[in-house]
Amino acid sequence: MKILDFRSDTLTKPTEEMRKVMYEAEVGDDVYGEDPTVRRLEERAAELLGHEDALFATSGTQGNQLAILSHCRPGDETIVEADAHIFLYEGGAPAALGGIQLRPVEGKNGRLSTLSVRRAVRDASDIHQPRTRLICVENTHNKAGGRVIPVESLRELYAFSRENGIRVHMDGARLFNAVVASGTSAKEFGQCVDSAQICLSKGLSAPIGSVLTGSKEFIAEARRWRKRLGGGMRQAGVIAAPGLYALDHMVERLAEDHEHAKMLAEYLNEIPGLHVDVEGVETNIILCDITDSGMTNEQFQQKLADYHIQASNFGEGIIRFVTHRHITREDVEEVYGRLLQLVQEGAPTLH
Ligand code: TLP
Repeated sequence: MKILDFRSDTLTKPTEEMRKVMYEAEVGDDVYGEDPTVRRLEERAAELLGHEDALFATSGTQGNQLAILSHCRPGDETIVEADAHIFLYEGGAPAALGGIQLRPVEGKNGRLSTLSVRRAVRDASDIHQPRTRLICVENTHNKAGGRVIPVESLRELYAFSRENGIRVHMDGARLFNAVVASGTSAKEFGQCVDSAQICLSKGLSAPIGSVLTGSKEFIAEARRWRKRLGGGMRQAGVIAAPGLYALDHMVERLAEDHEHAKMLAEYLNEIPGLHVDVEGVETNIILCDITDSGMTNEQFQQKLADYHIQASNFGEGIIRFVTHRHITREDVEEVYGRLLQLVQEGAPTLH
């Protein structure tokens, strides 16, 4: 039985073409600014987002943290959506590395309203309070089930932030999923933020890396932080090359992942005891509510494993399924069959 792995789109392996461009990549010492392939990747990302400059980072987490560290000073406060990756899954890095306090504000479907942000912004004239320096948005929003944050809402938030001297950073780990699903260009999203982090190693299938974009001055500061944190890389062109390939060739195919996610959502919803907000599945992430199945997440995951299906524990009663390049239409149909068997017969014990 083929293992159907829906744990994450980070599981995608590089394509043959990516391996070829890695082999052929022209390289140099990037700490000296002499790796032409890294430079090309950075220029391409900056151009896509409509920003002045960019910096190749090792991961999404590193890209986000370089942004926070570069925008803020110790004692500053950063507003984040309460279920943001930066808040939940980045090891408390702003506090640990920069003495920066995160202020979680609850959003709706991952979207921060300008009103709730306005209420959370500190009074800059009050010496008791930290300074609100930065707002972080996430697009698409992972914990909200891959929801797209519409450009209009970001535009409004950005107008407010500029009036108040606050910067905006976008965790765009899956920005190209938002681009493909909404028809809004990366540049239009880029115009609503001061900096953005885009991941090459999620649905785009590159093996490693993210790019941070922003103004020249901001990127110079982020470059300093990256070096300080041991992220200065030498002949990094070999890993930048598949990233560049991903930006040029792997974006449009994300539509396929979205289509498969919608299909899977409908199938899951038909299984007794499972509930999915099918309408809410806009990109490649599905949140499946298993509460009515009477199983714990661990029990449900074990049942799935018995049928050679993998998915992630995403908080009590919620199992996350992510579609990606290695999941075909036939695989989705196959999952449906296995799930029907699973509920009808109970899980067999496998050896
Ligand atoms: N997310 C991973 C896990 O960490 C949850 C996943 O499987 O979805 N921002 C967002 C919105 C992300 O979803 C992720 C990865 C990151 C940042 C961090 O990227 P990496 O893993 O490259 O540090």
